[in-house]
Amino acid sequence: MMSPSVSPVMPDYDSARATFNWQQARARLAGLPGGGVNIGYEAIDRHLLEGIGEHVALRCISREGTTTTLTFAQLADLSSRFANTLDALDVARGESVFTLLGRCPELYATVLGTLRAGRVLCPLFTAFGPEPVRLRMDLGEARVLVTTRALYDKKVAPVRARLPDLRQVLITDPGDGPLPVGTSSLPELMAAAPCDFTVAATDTADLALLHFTSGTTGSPKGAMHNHGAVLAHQVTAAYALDLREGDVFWCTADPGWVTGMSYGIIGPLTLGVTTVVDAGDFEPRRWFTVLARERVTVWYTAPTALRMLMRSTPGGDAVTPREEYDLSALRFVASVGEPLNPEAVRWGEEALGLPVHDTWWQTETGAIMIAGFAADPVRPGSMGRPLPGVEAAVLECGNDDRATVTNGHVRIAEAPGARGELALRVGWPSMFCGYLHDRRRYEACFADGWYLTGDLVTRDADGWYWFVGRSDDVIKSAGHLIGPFEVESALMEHPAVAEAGVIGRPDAVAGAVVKAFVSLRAEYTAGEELRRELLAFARKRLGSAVAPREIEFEPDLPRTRSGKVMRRLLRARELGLPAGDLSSLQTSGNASDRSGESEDRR
Ligand code: 6R9
Repeated sequence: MMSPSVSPVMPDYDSARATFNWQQARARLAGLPGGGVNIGYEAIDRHLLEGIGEHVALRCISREGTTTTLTFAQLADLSSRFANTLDALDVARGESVFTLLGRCPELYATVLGTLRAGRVLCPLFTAFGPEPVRLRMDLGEARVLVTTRALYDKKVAPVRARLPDLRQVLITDPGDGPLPVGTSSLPELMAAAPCDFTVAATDTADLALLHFTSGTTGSPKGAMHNHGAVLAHQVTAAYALDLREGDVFWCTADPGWVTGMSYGIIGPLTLGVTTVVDAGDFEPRRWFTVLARERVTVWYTAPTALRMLMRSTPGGDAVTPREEYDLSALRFVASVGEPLNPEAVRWGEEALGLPVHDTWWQTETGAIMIAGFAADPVRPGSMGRPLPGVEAAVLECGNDDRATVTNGHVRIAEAPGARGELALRVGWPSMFCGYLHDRRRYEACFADGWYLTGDLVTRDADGWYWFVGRSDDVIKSAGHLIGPFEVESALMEHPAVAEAGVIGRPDAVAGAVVKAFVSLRAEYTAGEELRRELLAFARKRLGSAVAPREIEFEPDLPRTRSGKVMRRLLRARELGLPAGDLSSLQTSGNASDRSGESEDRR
C-alpha cells in the first residue's frame, strides 16, 4: 500500500490554485498520535504505520559506485538509534546538532534522528573552510557535531578550542587507530543504543531546522524553521516537483544547502518515494550513468550543473546523452538556485528529451514558492507562477531597488511587465520564524503583511514571474549564496591587506565567481607572489565554496561617505559600465546580483 498523501494525477495549475488551501491540506499530514507535528515522523514513522516500511527510501551510491538501499523501516531503526544516542549524551530538547557531512547514510540517520528527537538540526557545507565552520557553530551554539575523520582533522580540529559550547563530536568513520581527543565513534554509540524510539511530542511552532544564509553585512544569518514547515515540504514536492507514487527521485543539491534538506531529504521521504543519493563528485558521465542506471523519474538540479553538462556532452558533439544513455524513465526535470537560462531549457529538450522547469525559493521561504508547473508548457527564462497556497506580488520600489514602504504600507505594481521587489503574502507553513538572535533583521524583512524577498522581478500579463536580479550585494555562485562581508573579513586578517571589496564577477558557467579587490598596507608591494599568497590564505580559511577566485590590487578602493567600500562601483567598473548608472548595473540572465550602498535591510 502506498501513502495516501500521494495524489496519482496532478491537477492543472488553475484548478489546483482554485481549490487549494493550507487548512485543508493539513489533512495530508499524519500528525503525531497524541496530536502535534514532527517532521521526522512524517518522513518515516507514518509509512511504517501505513504498511510501506519495506519500501526503499534511499538508494545510496558510494564514491566507488556501489549501491546500498535503505528501506523506511531501516531508516527508522538507524534514526532511532541516533535519537537514543542524543538522549544518552544528555543533549537537551531544542539544543542543536550540526552536520558536516557529504551524502552518506549517516547524514540521513542524523538528520531524521535529530528531528524525531525534537532537537534542532543545522547542516554545514563540507566545502567550507575552518573559519566559516567555526563561525556558524559558534553562532548556532552547536552542542553536537557529526562529521567524518578527515573533515574533523582538516576543518574542526584547528578551531575546536574556540568552540566552548561544542560538547560532542561524533565521527562517522572512526577506522582502526585511536580517535582524535574529544571525539567519539558514532557507529559504536549507535550500536549500543536501542532501536526503538518514541518521537518527541513536538508541534508546528517548535524549532526544527537552522540554515545559515548570507547577507550583505555582518554575520551569516541563521534562518530558523519549525516542524510545521513539513506541510509545505510535502505539498510543494508534490506540486512543483510532480512527485508521485513509484517515483525514483534524484536531488543533486549539497546537503549543506536548504535544497539538500527540504528536497534532498524531507519532501520526498514524506511522500514515500525512493530517493537516489550519490556520494560522488560531479562528473558528466557519472551523472548520466546515475540517471540511466537508477531509472530516475524526477530530477532536481541546478543551472550551474546543467551548464556544465551542456559543455561536456559525452561522446563528442554528434552524440546526445539520450542516444548514449537510456533516459527513458525520466519524466520531469526541475532546476533551482539561480537564473535558468533559456539555452539550458532547450538543451534539456534536446539532450534529455524534456524541458527543464524552473523553481524559485529561498532559505527563508523553506520551500518552493514559484515554479513552472508540470502540467504547463515551459516558458524559457521565466521562473513560473506562484504555487497553490502562495500569494506573490511585485512591489513598487524606490531608487534603492527596495519596496517603498509609506506609513507602513506598500504598493503593488499591477501593470504587466512592471519591475519591482518580489513579495510573498505571509502565511505559508515553511516561512522562517526568525533569524537566530537577530530580531531586527527578521522584522526588517516584513511590511504590510508581506515578506520582502530582496529579489527584483517582473510579472507578465499571464501571471508568470521573470527574475531580474538581487537588490543586495550577495553573490550567487554555482547556486550558493556568498556574503561579501565574510570574504572581506577573512582577507583583512592577512597582515598585508588594508581593505577589501568583494563582488560577483559574471561567469558563463557558475553564474558568478567571487572576485576581491584589495588595497595593501603601506609596507607591502603588489605583485604576483603576494596575489597568490592571498588567494591561498583565503582558500585555507574560507574553503573552496567561499574563497575568492580572483584578486586584483587597487590602491584606492572607492568608498561611500560613511567610509564603506562601494562594491556597487567596483562591480560597475568590472563590467565596464558607467559608475553612476545604477540601472545598467542590472544584468539580465546570469549573475545579476545588484548592489546598493545603503545599509543592508536583510
Ligand atoms: C533555494 C535557494 C535564494 C536566492 C534568491 C534568488 C536566487 C533562487 C532562483 C533564483 C533566479 C531561480 N534564486 N532560485 N534566481 N531563478 N529559479 O536558492 O535558496 O540559497 O537562500 O538563495 O537565490 O536570488 O533570492 P538561497
